[in-house]
Amino acid sequence: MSAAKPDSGFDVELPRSLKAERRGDLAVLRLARPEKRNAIDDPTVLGIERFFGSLPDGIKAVVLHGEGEHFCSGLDLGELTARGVAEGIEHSRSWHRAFERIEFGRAPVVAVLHGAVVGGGLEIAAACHIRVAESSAYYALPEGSRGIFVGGGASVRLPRIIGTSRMTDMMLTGRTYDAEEGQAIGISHYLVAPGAGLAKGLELATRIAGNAPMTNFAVTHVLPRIAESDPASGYLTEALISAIAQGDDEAKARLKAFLEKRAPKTVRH
Ligand code: 1HE
Repeated sequence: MSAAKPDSGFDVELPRSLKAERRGDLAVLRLARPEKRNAIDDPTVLGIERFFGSLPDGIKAVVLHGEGEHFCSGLDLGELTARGVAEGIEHSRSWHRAFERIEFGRAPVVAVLHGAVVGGGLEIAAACHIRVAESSAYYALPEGSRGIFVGGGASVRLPRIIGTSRMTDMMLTGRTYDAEEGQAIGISHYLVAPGAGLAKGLELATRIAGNAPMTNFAVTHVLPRIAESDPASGYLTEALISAIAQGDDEAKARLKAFLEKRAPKTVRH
């Protein structure tokens, strides 16, 4: 365990398996255990929880990526054999806590995926808001063949992204999706050439950071709750958050800028 370098801009203790870097109002977090294909061990899970739970005020978006040939090989299987049932439950809950900090944290998170995105690797990717895949990426849930079940939130998050039926197939048959298939079924939002993922992730994060903070909050914290609620509650919550966002000074300034022709038009990227 070591503190993130003072000049990294983050005052948080991170394990060796995580490297943080500040780039203006963006944070870049790298899974940095390539010799184990970025397998997530307990110190890494706790480090993820600490990092996302203590993002400094000025950070407006985060990019998460992985070092080496693969984004992440999932749970560190070396730790699994030592755990009993009670410890297994606590372990899974520790992943839930950490990934909840990603999904409902202070800033939207863009995941950049390449190589193996498997098991817990797919679970952490599913907790992020935007997924950029390089064409080397592939997706699997090898839990089935390892005699275990997902424990990092995939049974809640993945069905929302690809559907319960596809997840059932992945787990029962060991089916793997390549990057193009993953793009077609909605795992990734963007598909880019090998090596181009981080630049694309940073470009998207920069765009996200330029939004009004209240809009980013509404999209990441309120929209998923509305999507899960009954329509009547959803419409009501939408009206409330929409009024809150509009009433914010930032929104007023942005609308004024558009009406005075000082703001960019909506164009095709
Ligand atoms: C690992 C892990 C790991 C690699 N835990 N040590 N995840 C899996 O079932 C995927 C397991 N990993 C693999 O299938 C392959 O390693 C990869 C396809 C990801 C990469 O293959 P490759 O040929 O590049 O690497 P490798 O030679 O298999 O592995 C290099 C080293 O990393 C090797 O250790 P070494 O000491 O022999 O050098 C591997 O043992 C080690 N390694 N992956 C521990 N996952 C909250 S619940 C979540 C449930 C899950 O995530 S289950 C899915 C687990």
